[in-house]
Amino acid sequence: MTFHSISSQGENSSVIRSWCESNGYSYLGEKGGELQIAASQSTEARFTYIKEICSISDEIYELAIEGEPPHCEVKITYSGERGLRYALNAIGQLKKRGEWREGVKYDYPLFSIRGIIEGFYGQPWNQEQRLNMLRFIASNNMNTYIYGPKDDVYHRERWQELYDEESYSRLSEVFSEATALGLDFYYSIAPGLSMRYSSEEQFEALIRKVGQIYELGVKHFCLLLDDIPGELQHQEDIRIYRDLSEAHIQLVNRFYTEIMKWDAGIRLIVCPTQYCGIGNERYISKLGSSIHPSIDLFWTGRNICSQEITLSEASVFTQHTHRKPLYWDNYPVNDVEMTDEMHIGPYRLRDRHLYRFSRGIIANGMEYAESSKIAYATIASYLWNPEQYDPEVSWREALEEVVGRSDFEHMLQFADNVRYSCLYPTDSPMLAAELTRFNFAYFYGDRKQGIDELEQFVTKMSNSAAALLSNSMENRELQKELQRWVLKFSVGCALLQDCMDYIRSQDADDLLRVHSNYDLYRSDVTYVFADVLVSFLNKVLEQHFTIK
Ligand code: LTM
Repeated sequence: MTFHSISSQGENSSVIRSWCESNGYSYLGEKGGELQIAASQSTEARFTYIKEICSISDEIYELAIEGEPPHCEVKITYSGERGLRYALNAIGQLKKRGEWREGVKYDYPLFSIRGIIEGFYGQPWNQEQRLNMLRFIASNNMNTYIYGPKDDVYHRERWQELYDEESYSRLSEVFSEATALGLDFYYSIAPGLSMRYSSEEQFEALIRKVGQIYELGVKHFCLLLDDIPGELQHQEDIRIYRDLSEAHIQLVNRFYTEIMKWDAGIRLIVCPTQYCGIGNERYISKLGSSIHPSIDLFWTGRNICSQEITLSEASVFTQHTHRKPLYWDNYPVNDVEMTDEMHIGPYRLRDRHLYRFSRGIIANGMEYAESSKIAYATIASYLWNPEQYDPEVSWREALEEVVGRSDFEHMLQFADNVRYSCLYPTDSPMLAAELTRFNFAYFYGDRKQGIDELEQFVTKMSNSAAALLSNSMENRELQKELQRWVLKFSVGCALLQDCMDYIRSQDADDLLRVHSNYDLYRSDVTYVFADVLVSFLNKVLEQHFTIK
C-alpha cells in the first residue's frame, strides 16, 4: 500500500500542506489526492482532557481510516494544532511500517513536556544539524527544544554581551523553524560562572541580553546555574548574602518578575547549582521553597548521569521543592569524561509511571547529532506512552528510522556492541549469549558445532563492520560520526577471528597473533564491547581453550 498525493478539507490546511512538503508528499489542495483528509478540531472532553495526568491538552487526536488509496479517506479529529501534527505523523508511520489498516486510532501523550536540550560541552551542532534535529524531534512527537550549548560563548562565557548580527540571525532562524514545527523553543542563558549577584549593573545586563532574544518573539527561557562554583565568590556577594541559595533565590525571583512584565505567557525553567542528589538537600530545598511556584526546576536524578529514575526519588524532590521535577536527563550525552563512549543504546530504567510524578523529560544530546537521533527516537516513544514502552522494540524501530532499511541489519550487529552507558553498565548482549553457548558446547556439548556456530556469528559481525565502513552506506553523516567506533568494532571482530583460528588449529603461532593483536586492540581506548570481548580474549590467552 502506498500513496504520494494528499488533499485536505477542513481547518488548518496550512499545517497539512507544510507537513506534506516536508515529508515528501504532493499536496493537491482540496480535492484529488490519493489520500483525502478531512480535519476538524473538537472541544469535546475526550479531545481536550487527559485523565491520567488530570490535564487539559492540545495534543490529542483521532484518526479514522476508510478505504485504500487511491480512494482513501482519513478523518482527523484533534484538540489543537499539535494533535493534528501527531495525527499526520501517525499517517506517515503507518505507511512507513506497512501497518496501514482501515479503522480508528485515538491517541495522546502521557508526558506533558517531551524534548531535548542542546546542553553539552563540545562542538555545538551546526545550523543545518540543528534545524534537521528540530524536524526529527517534531516528527517523533516531541514538543520542546532547548538551546543551551555550553560552548556557545554568548550563552555562558560572555553571557553579558549581546549576540552579533550573524549569530542572532541564526538563532532567529532556529526559533522560526521550531515555531513552524509546533515546538516550544527555549533560550537558555548561563551567567553563573562570573556573575556578581549583588550587582545592579550585571542584573540589567542579564535582562538586556534576554530581552534581545525576546525581541525575536521567544517566550520560553531557561536560567542555567549548573556547573558553577558552589560557594559565593565575589566579596561583595559574600558580604550581602548568607549563602549561594540566598543569592540564587533573589536572582531567580527578580529575573522572573522582570521578564513576566513583558508577557504573561512567558515560561521559565531554572537549572539549580545542585541539580542531582536525593532532593532534600539544603540548597535545593531552600531554592524550591522560595522561588515562584510557576517556575520549573531541572533535576538530573540521583546522579549527574542517572542509571535509573524512580517514583520515590521524584516524590522526595516534590516534597522538598514544592514542585514536580522537570528532568534534565543526561542521556545520550557523551561529553567530558565520556568522550570515548558512543551512546546509541535504547532509553531505559525510567519508571513507567514517572509521567504522573514529573513535569516531563528533556534529554541532553551528544555533539554527534545524527547518532543522538537513535537514542532520541527511543526517548520520544517512551515519553509518548511509557506504560507500553518496550526499549528493544523501540530501539530497532529507531535504528531503522535513522540508519535506513538497507543498512539496518549491519547497524544492529554493530550497535549491539555499543550499548554501554550510565543506563547500561555492560554491553554486547548478543555476543555475550553466543560466547556462553560456545563455552558450554566446547566443554560439555558438540565442540565442533560450537566452534562453527561462533565462527559464523563472528563472520556476520565482520561483514557488518565492512559494510558500515564501505561507500554504500545511506546515512553518510552517521557513518562519519560513528567511524571511530566502527573501526574499533572491526578490529575486535578481526581479533575474534584470530581466536577462532587458534581454537581450531591449536597452533602456537596463531596464539601469538592473538597476543600481538590484543595489545593493538587495547591501545585504542574507543569504547566498544565493554568488558565482554576482553573477558573472552583473556580466557583464550590463558589457554582455556587449549587442548592439553
Ligand atoms: O547536567 C547538567 C545540568 N549540566 C552539565 C551538562 O551540561 C553536561 O552535558 C552533563 C554531562 O557531562 N553534565 C553536566 O553537569
